Amino acid sequence: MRITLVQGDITAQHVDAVVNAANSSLLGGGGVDGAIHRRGGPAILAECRRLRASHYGRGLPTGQAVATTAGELPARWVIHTVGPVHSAGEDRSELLASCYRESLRVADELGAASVAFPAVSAGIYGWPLDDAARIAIGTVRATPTEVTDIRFVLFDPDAYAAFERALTATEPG
Ligand code: AR6
Repeated sequence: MRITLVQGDITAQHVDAVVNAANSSLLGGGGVDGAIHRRGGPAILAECRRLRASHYGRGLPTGQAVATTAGELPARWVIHTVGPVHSAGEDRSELLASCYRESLRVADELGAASVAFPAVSAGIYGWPLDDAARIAIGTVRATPTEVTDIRFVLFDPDAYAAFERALTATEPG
């Protein structure tokens, strides 16, 4: 498995699957979620609505992941995962780790070889960047998967720098 960092917009990535930092409703929002639905077009939302009706009437639980079409994005699938809102009083890192594990499990089910991740929970959900990066990289490294190309696509330079630090700190060997 190769892990690379990219600074830029996740909706421009040519990969098999793009991971969306969604919310439980699966009905869209701001941040990466807004960008993915805008650029991917209405087919994504239509499939999210069907998934809600068939499986997730109460919403997709935090830490889980589910796939839809990628619509007009240059990818085959979008894997929607729901990160935890950061809390100063409660350690929710296991839920954030679960987002990465579950997204890779869904990617394996789909047969995706390349996956692009955003920094889940590190925007509107308020996770401190260094901690979010450490959990993201550490979890992906520790998860057995058939995915061979994992890209973290970071929108801003601060997020990119945090992921670079986390990648260097956990370099195997
Ligand atoms: N490509 C890559 N990264 C991006 C992009 C983009 N196009 N746009 C933003 N980011 P966020 P969360 C970065 O807020 O914290 C939504 O309303 C952003 O700078 O998208 O998990 C959902 O519906 C940050 O580093 O996700 C939920 O309600 C990272 O992506 C809620 O926000 C994640 O920020 C989820 O919040």
